[in-house]
Amino acid sequence: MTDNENMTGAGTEGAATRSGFVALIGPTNAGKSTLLNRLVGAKVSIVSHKVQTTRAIVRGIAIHGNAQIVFMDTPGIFKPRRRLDRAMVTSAWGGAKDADLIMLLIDSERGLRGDAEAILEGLKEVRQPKILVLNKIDRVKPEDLLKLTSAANEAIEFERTFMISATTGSGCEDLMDFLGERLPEGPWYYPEDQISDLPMRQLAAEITREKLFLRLHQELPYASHVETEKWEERKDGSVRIEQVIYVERESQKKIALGKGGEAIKAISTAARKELSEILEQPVHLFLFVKVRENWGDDPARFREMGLEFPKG
Ligand SMILES: Nc1nc2c(ncn2[C@@H]2O[C@H](COP(=O)(O)OP(=O)(O)OP(=O)(O)O)[C@@H](O)[C@H]2O)c(=O)[nH]1
Ligand SMILES: [Mg+2]
Repeated sequence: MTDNENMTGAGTEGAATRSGFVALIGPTNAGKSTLLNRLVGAKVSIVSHKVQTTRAIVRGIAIHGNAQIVFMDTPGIFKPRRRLDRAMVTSAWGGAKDADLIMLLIDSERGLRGDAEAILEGLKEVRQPKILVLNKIDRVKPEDLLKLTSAANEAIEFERTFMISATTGSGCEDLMDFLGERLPEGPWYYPEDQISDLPMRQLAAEITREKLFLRLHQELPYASHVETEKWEERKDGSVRIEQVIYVERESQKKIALGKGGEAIKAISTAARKELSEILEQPVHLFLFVKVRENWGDDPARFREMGLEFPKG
């Protein structure tokens, strides 16, 4: 294959190329972002054990055989309370409606309890073909999976059901084989070597937010937002990155900094380490914590995150 052919997205000689958008939707914490990273084969979307980690749609691009599969990782769907919650849930449903195929991801251990049921109900209104993906099978007994499969398939019609573990990779190859065949024929949307559409500055902010989610607890992760303010490539081959962590109150700023700056130091070290691996260059990371009481009601912050600002 020559470089020219790559640009037009020619796959294996002779066979027509396929391409399409696959939306990953599901309750929060089902493992959507973990699966996206697994299928793309790189860290594209951040992951944490906490709920509501993903805030806006992240696209991750994978190639399988002749197919270019554009996965859309979406924020988990849950009962929204704050304005940000509403924007996140709206963005998730928007992602579903823009897709060629919808992949509903369910945490097999949780089953259909809670938000999953409401999502099944909402999916009835969505015309796109759907598949069911039961995740975290490393945590449950096979007989429970069968029960879950029939309960979900009774609620709505799925073309197929897959049972996988996004962390071990079990079942993921079958899923990719199916998607590669199922997407419509057509040219690829992105150059062959592109794995995400997230600008580096934004990915860098997301990496820091992930470390913050992993390190800080209670309301703080939800009260905070990270933006990259400066990105300076230096002559010595390193990069200087400045980021601001916005919180809502002075008391939260204290927690984010930690005793003697210990929390922010740990967050910064973890983020810098991962960023220099991704960028393959030394990173100097500077984090500043700022109190901005109403960032959760500021349209500019929503724009920065790639979210629509919900009025009212
Ligand atoms: N045991 C097990 N844990 C998993 C699996 N997939 C994901 N997890 C864990 O589930 C948690 C949530 O994963 P995420 O990928 O952040 O979930 P998400 O659906 O993107 O969550 P939101 O972005 O908050 O909606 C993390 O702690 C993952 O490590 C799996 O197959 N098995
Ligand atoms: Mg996520």
